[in-house]
Amino acid sequence: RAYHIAILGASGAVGKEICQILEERDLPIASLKLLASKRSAGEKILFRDEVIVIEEVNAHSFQGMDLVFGAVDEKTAKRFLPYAISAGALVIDNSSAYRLKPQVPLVIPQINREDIKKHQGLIANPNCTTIIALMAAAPLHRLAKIKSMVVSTYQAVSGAGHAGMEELKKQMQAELRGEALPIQVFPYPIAYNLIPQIGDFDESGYSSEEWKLQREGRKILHEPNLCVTCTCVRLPIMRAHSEAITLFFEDAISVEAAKAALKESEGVILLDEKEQAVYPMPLFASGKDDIYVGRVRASMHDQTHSLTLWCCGDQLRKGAALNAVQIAEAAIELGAL
Ligand code: 11C
Repeated sequence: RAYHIAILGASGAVGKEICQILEERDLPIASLKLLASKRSAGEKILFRDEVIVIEEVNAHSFQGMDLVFGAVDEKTAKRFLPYAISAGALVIDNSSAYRLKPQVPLVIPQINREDIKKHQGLIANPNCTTIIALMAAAPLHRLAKIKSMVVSTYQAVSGAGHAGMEELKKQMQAELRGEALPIQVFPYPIAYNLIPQIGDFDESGYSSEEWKLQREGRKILHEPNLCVTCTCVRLPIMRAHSEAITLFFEDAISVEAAKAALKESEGVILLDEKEQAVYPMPLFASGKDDIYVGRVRASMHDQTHSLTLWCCGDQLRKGAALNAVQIAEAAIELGAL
């Protein structure tokens, strides 16, 4: 059977990436409807040799749809996605609006695909930093049970969408011309800089982005006591996030066993040959589907129950659009769509 599919937010960076991924993969499509705000309505997108015109979204846009991808901010998701659920579509939402609602599965198919079966019309796609970290950590969690983790992130500007990527390009060009750097998206210049804040801080001193890895990680791994200390940093990198992660385990785990598990893991590539200076880097992970893991070593805190590693993944692909499409594919395989 083929599916009637809509993308809400089709003109944005994640929406465009979903289009691209649908074009590359085999999900059977009966029709594709592209929806966005009034500002982007009328824009044309080429999909499998067919020109599709983006339509302005309204309450009736989702009639007849089987599957709706949400690629908009939290506020727009909350405004329009309930109409898609009422119209009987399965919604896969990329925003943070519904991720922590108990009745909403939050899914990385390689980790908790069975949760898809519990959906009530909406499945949430996790935050990009969460997806990339857990793709690296989950194979090790299955071996020795992670109790806690300490994470430092090195996040690309694509996390702030198309506007974030444009801001980095414009600032780099302005710097080369000796002009003042235009600032609109980020609170400080991002070119030739880094910014140790993503999202708003709360009274704990942590930012909203830093809380996501603990809250979403607990839900995805079904580990309500998982403890994550995270520092999220924005870098002048175009579209792949990197993360340095130290994991603390309940059981003993060796570097060799960890590497073997990562090697076997679907969607993960182990790049770890220190003699040849082989390790993941964001430039090489950009545009790729897999999460790259390397620099696996025992931590200085505990040589038997703790590991430190480095991972990189494309923020727009596995960190957003690809994971959403893989949720849809898994829903079809599980008979949940
Ligand atoms: C960033 N991770 O890099 C954010 C973007 O919760 O889906 C995605 C925000 C989210 O800025």
